[in-house]
Amino acid sequence: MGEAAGEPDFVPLDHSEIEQSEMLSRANSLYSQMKSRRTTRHFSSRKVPKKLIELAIKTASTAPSGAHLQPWTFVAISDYSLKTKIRQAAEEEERRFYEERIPEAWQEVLAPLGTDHVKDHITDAPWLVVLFRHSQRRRSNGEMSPTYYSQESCGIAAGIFISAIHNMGLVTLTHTPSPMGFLREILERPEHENAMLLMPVGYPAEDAKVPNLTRKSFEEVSEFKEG
Ligand code: IYR
Repeated sequence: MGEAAGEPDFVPLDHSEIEQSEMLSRANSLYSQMKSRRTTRHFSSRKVPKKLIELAIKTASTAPSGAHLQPWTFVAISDYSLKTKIRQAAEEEERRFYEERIPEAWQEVLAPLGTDHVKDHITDAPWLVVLFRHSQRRRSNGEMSPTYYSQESCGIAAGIFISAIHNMGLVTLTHTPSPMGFLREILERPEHENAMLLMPVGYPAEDAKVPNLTRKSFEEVSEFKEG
């Protein structure tokens, strides 16, 4: 016998309408704020209060998710010896990637970014936030069953996290060591949780640099079919 399904339960939407001119002004100000976001690999070791990291995680966790299962755990690390352990494991994997596994077409697009296996940011940044995606959930009867659209859900949550960090005047980097199974082991997460992103968070180093990139034009990224 299956578990009894919950009945729908609805409450009124909390929404207050904004005047059109104010809408445009808010839309413009968010755009200009987000346009200035950049990913840097150069972090200062200056301390960042735990409260700010907590708020970024709370904000990220407002993301919509498949069947509202919220299939994520954010593990925030400031412990230096743990960061060192993670850096060593990440660099070991990355060395193999850059020296042995990297396909030529991938090398072509990474070259302008100047990345290599050395991951100073993991120990430089005051906080490391690792996003784990839950591939399964535990039902109330104790059985494990799948989550739904967990990649999409966690991708959205990560986007909101990155926006929250930028909004508070800090920087982050969406680092994806590959493979990243070692993070589950080091951080002692359960089998059904898969590390998805490793995000150092902090102030940029005083001499922080970013690749000289431009973004695709609006025309390149959009198409309208108006009625
Ligand atoms: N995971 C490696 C390689 C890498 C891959 C992509 I796609 C990037 O945008 C940047 C790096 C690394 O972190 O160095």
